[in-house]
Amino acid sequence: MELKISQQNGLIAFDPGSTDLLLEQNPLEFHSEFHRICQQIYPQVRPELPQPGDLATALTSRGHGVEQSFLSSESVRALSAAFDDLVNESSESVNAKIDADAYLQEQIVAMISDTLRGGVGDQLEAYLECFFRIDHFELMRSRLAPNSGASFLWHRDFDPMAKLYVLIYLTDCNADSPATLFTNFEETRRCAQAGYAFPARSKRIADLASLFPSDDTSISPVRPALSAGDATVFAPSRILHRGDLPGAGVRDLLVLNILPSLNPWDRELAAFPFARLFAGRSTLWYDPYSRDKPSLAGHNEIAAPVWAELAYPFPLR
Ligand SMILES: O=C(O)CCC(=O)C(=O)O
Ligand SMILES: [Fe+2]
Repeated sequence: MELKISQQNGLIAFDPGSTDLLLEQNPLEFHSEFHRICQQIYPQVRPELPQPGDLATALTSRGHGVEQSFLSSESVRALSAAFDDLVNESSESVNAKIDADAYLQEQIVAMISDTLRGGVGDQLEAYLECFFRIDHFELMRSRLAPNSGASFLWHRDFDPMAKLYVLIYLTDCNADSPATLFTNFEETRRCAQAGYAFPARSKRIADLASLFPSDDTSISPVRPALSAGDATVFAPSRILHRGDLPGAGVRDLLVLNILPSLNPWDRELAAFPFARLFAGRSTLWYDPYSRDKPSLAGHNEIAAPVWAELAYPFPLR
């Protein structure tokens, strides 16, 4: 099979048709293969690799980390005011989605671009060892709702192993406000070995200790406490996590879906209209190889390969 890469309007991509066979694999396989290719190209475009700081080191060792003051208090105030205007108070959902208008979309892209340029982008690249792209944003207000749902039981998102989620808090995270609990790679691997890797919604549990004999070393989930403007960054497909909705508070979140890329994030951002960044979609069933990153049809039931169950980013050699 001949893979052809070429450049069009400043963006590198594979030529249409040349990756059809790759796309016939399990998507966890073809996304991981794409990540490898991104890693091979990265040092050719950016010979001085960024130094891993606290965030990249936390991501590499545990799978989750905190970035304080991801957004300035000014930005947080502006976004919170917009959330208050746009939120649908009658939503019954735990994570009520908020639709950004064109003005808010532009503001969000500008704020996030400042932070990524200010050093956080380098940390994401240091962890991924390649360029990344923002697939899309999500805006949501989380609160106690009648149906808490499967996000609030231990799970891993069935997404490419390289995916990163950035949850930017626009509200303080107090003891009684919604938060997220995280395990680390090692704990996640132990659970996978005990048969709990990507549990179906109906099989998800609230307490991981029940997977092990009572004298086994216990699992110690971490619940980062954050101030408005801080963010948690984590690998949702590689570590077990769950939402934690203990009390009455609400949580306003701006979420970034980050994936490997052949091109610097800002170059891709400049090439496409912002509106497409605000349409939610699957970050598994899309074609990473082509320039436009189209969604793929045919979401078959698929199983995770063993290396992915064990939370590794690539097949084991
Ligand atoms: O709301 C959270 O803090 C986590 C949600 C989550 O893990 C999910 O929806 O997959
Ligand atoms: Fe999740």
